[in-house]
Amino acid sequence: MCVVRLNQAVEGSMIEMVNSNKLSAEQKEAFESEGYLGLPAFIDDEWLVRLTEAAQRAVEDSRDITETNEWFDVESNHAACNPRLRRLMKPQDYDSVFWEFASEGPFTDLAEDLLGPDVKFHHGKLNFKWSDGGAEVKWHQDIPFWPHTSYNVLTIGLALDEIDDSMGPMGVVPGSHKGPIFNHYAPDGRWQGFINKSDLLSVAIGRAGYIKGPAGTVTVHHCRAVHGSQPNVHPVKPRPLLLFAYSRAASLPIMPYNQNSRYNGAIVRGCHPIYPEVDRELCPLPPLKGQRSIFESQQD
Ligand SMILES: O=C(O)CCC(=O)C(=O)O
Repeated sequence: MCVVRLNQAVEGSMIEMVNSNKLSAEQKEAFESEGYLGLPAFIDDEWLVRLTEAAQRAVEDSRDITETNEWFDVESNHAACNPRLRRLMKPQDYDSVFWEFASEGPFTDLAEDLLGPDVKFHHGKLNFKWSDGGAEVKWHQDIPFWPHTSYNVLTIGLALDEIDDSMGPMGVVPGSHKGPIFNHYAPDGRWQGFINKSDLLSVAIGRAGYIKGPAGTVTVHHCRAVHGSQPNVHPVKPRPLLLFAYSRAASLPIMPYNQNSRYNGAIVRGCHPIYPEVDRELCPLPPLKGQRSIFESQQD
């Protein structure tokens, strides 16, 4: 069944479809040229309250575990009395409010604005970046982790709480989505999930734009954009960033993704296409069986 959730006006037998237009023409152009967007205080309090409550339930549940499992990626000193989460994996499978948000909330409007009318869900994660040292995310591109047949793929993030400079805001190198796809393997052939120092010399990381703002701030980044974040050195506040990846529906994942979700591949706007979209530039593959999360591969 083709799910059309665009603004529709039915006149006789004619169905008029228009883009959701959450973004202005200037914002769409900025995404096209810079490869990312920051949208301060974009999500309303009603969503924020529901999502934050779900995130807090996950933190409470994590008190029962002692080491990383299929749902929680935790720091080595995580304990029931002192939870220290790096990531909740598959939030959309963990609590229905996350899926409701990912599939029906404003992110789908943004994805439609930037990818076109047919949009497919790829995966989700909630990066907590705990206070007082929560892990850095080294400079990387997303698409080498989950290659697709084309590059109309992006990730949208929501700051569940305020993000300031001390909390390891995500930085994105402007224009880097138009550059090469970098090798994310170590010189010894091991998958490391970040860009080697020598390659980084050619990337203007000093020009990175850091996306900060109050709770409700949204980040959007292209799957080829070079991005990363510093540790969270705030003494008490974690930096929960809820991330969902979407593609144009005709862009197909080349390999199964390691975080197997019942929603991988769900069409959240428009239709499943007749033909795939295939870019001439091939994306190098990650290993067949990778690490559970970027934190695991980068910290190894
Ligand atoms: O949480 C962050 O700061 C960056 C997230 C990211 O790049 C990732 O999870 O791939």
